[in-house]
Amino acid sequence: MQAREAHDLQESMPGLGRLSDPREFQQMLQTQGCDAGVLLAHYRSMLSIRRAEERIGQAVEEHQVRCPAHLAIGQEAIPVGIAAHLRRTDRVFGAHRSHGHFLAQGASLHSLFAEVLGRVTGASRGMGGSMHLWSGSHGFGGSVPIVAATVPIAVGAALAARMSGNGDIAVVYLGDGAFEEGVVHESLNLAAMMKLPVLFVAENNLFASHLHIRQRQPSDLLERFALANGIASALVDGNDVVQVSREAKRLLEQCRGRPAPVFLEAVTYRWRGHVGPKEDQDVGVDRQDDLVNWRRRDPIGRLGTALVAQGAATQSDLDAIAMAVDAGIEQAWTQALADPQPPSGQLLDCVYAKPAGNAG
Ligand SMILES: Cc1ncc(C[n+]2csc(CCOP(=O)(O)OP(=O)(O)O)c2C)c(N)n1
Ligand SMILES: [Mg+2]
Repeated sequence: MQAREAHDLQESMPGLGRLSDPREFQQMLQTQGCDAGVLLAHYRSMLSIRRAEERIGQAVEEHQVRCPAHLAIGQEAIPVGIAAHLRRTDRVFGAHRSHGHFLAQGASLHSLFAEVLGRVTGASRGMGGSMHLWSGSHGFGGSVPIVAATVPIAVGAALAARMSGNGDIAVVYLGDGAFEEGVVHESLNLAAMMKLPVLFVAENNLFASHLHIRQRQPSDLLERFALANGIASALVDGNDVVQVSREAKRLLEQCRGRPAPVFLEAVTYRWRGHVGPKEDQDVGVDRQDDLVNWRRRDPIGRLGTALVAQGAATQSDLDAIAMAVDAGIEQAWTQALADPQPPSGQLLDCVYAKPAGNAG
């Protein structure tokens, strides 16, 4: 018999290595062999998500938006790279930081803005706010504030998708902190044992509110949980939309074809505090030095530089995209602001389900 000491084991556990070092991977993306039109569309989508979140952040500071708003600025490449390979009939779930997940599915800026402003035209009729986004027609099955709550729901949706027999799948975005919830491990196990078509997207931004992952887990590598459950996986720089898209495509083909669960770990960083627009808000953690470097590892800037360097676009093309994005943001914001709030008499209408057949 051979005894294993916990200390030695933890020392030798595989980790993220260079991927978690913000001084690495700052150079422009490798885009050889990629379709220029697709890359420009990715650039535009990422920029639109960023500008939308900046607009929401500004409105939080001005007390125009009253709901808590968790911004994913810096993490845009992940949903954009994945959504490119999804069908409208797939079943996608987010969490508390899901503006980008929602918009990448093609849901409208107006329905997001109206929701965070509490307008009746919002994604949840203005009743939910930033963490209760939903758009059935875009395959977005919902986001919720309870960490990990959508993970077992996505596994159930994957079972329903498999039973429908049409090749649809489920996708769930979950953070590194969600892996500290038991239900995530039950979900991975069940999906593996039942061979359910679900893509688990582990958005490893290294933090759960103010705590770095190394203060919470014996390894910063989340992919180890895929390995433990026999689930096919990939580990990517989550700030590289080309890598995210390539690996997501490969995994999704496996997921639909077999069907079987798959797992994508994307390493990234959020630039703002855990909640709200401030950069220096995370209690007890000095992130400022790292943030300087993570800004250089910007998913949008790195793609823009590559597009210009490789002749796929000029700087004035990118400027024109930015102007069009800004115009779209301003138009959607103005429209949402002008929309009415729900009447107070409807306050409880979205809280309790009415029993079938009961008109009262
Ligand atoms: C069950 C549960 N526990 C705690 C919280 C409080 N909480 C909200 S977000 C969060 C951190 C989640 O971190 P992570 O999953 O890494 O997502 P990120 O915020 O980094 O996107 C916590 C602890 C919660 N909402 N739900
Ligand atoms: Mg996190």
